[in-house]
Amino acid sequence: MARVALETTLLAHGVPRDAAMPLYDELTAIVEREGARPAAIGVVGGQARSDLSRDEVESLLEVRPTKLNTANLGLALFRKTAGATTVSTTMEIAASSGIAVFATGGLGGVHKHYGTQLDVSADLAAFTRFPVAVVASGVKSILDVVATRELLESLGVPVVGFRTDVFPAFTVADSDAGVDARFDDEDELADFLRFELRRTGRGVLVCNPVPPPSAIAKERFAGFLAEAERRASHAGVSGRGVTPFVLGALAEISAGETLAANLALVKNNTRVAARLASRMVASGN
Ligand code: PSU
Ligand code: MN
Repeated sequence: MARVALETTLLAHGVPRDAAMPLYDELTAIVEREGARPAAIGVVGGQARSDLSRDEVESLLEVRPTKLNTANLGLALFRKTAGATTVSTTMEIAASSGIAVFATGGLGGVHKHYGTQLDVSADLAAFTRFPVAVVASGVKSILDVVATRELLESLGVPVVGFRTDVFPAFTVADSDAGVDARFDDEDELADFLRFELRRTGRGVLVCNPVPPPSAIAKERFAGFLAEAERRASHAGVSGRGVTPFVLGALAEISAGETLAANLALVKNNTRVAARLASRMVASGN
């Protein structure tokens, strides 16, 4: 049966605590409805797991788990601590478990002001190492979207649009960047993913824009972001703390509008991922 990887950092650090388990329940139901099996990924008891039960996910969230990327995953395993997997480590564990498709919200990438303060997510390099198709609404709108798109190009990551020509920016559907190719047909896209994963042993980014009713206009989002950035710089957050802090601040400043868009796009990406995974299996993967 087709499996769809789900990450635990999104649940632990990307949404408010009381939204996490309801979101997990919705995502697993969406995957099952499309005839696939959800594979919740995280580190529990020093084990990298791709088959966490609902109870295990719930307990993991309660301990406020460390955010794990490819740099600190091994340390969590070695020291037997609990951890929530980001896009990079969810790809790593999915690949080693034979899971080809993963759904998330938006990738991490190149943060703004990289000229003076370099902060680039480990998510991007993961695509050069792990053969997983990631369905996401492009990259987070808090980033330098055009620079991130350029870096994906430099790394040689195939970026395809599902029913879009535009590289989406998370809760904002629009950006100044494009995709390598557009696919309108799910069967054709599933065939391409099978072909490319097998051909290269590396990842593919499938861009699926936020559903139009939940999308936030660019200028409106820019207003929310300016205030969130002010708060982040005032609070002095850095490193792995930046993305969760800014997402939380945005939700507060927008009175829930960015959170609603985030939830809507994650669910939509999960549905598309499950449909693609089922088709990839049906055509012989
Ligand atoms: N998608 C979301 N919300 C999130 C994330 C993705 O809708 O919180 C998480 C993913 O785990 C991603 C991480 O890997 O944010 C990026 O963090 P950083 O910028 O620190 O690499
Ligand atoms: Mn970072």
